[in-house]
This record gives sequence, C-alpha cells and structure tokens, in this order.
Amino acid sequence: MNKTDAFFVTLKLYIKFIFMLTQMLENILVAQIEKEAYSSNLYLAMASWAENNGFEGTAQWLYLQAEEEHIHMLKFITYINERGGKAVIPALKQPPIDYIDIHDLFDQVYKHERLISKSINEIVGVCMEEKDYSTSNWIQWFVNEQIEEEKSVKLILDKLKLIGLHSLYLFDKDIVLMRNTASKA
Ligand code: OFO
Repeated sequence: MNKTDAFFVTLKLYIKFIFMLTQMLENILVAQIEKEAYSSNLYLAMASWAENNGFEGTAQWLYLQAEEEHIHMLKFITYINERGGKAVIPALKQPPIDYIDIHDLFDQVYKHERLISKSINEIVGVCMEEKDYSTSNWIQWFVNEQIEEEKSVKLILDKLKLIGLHSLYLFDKDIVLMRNTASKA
C-alpha cells in the first residue's frame, strides 16, 4: 500500500469511528436485520402456498414482496457496517406453511406489516434518545415504505372483503396489476 492509499484508509477508519453507532442503536438495527430476513422468508412461504393453491397472481405478488424484503435486509446490513457497527446474519425460524384461505393469508400479511411498522418506529425512538440524527434521517425511508406497504395490503384486504369468496379468479388476475399501479403512483 502506498502512502496515499494508507492515508485514505486511515481517514476512512477515522470518519467511521467519529460517526460510529451507539451500542443501543447497533443492537436495535441488528435485530431489524432478522425481522427483514424473516419477512422475506414469510412471503416466500406464502407465495409457495399460493402457487400450490392455484393463486398464481398472488404468488407473483408475494415473490416480489419477498425480494423487496430481502433488499430491505441488505440496506440494514450495509448501513450498520458503514457506521462502524457489526451486522450479524441471523438464523431464522420457519414461517407457517399453511393458511386457511386467501383472506387469512392477507390478514397475516397485514398483521406482519403492522408489526414491522411498530419496530421501525421503535428505531426512530432510539435515534431520538441517542441523538443520532443521521440514522434518524436514514430510517425515514423505511417509515415511508411502511406507510405505503400497509396502505397497499389494506387495499387488497378491502377488495377481498367486497368480493367474499366469489370472483377470486379475477382478484388473482388483478393483484399484480394493483401492485404495478401502486408502484407507479
Ligand atoms: Fe415490509 O418492509 Fe421491510 O421494512
């Protein structure tokens, strides 16, 4: 390593040290890695159930959702490491494999998203307690993302309520379209 490289490596380490996460924030962000990873696995399990029960559109929606959750997990991993923390990759419990019907499945999605919103809000709370305004700023993306996700799942649940057990074929065809429309809005 030449002198210039060594200078920049030291500077990078110094900046990392100055802006290091507090232990409390690091712990709660690491805990969130597990929640995002579990969300991804949960939606994969749901997608598999949907595929096995003839809901191909719903399966596609859930596979895309699982991918998004995986990306969320990666965001937490890189942020923790960039801020001088240590991202830990967790072991995960197995998500449920059976659902009563499509209504039950989306009920579970909604409940799960509400739990995630709660934990994101808890992170915001810790940012305030620890006066870490950079992380507070960074986590806002997730606050907004949760608002959008809860909104889109609520819309699906409302649709399902309206159609009851009829027209599920059309619902299944529509659902991917609903996702595309929401992401363009
Ligand atoms: Fe459900 O979104 Fe991740 O955070």
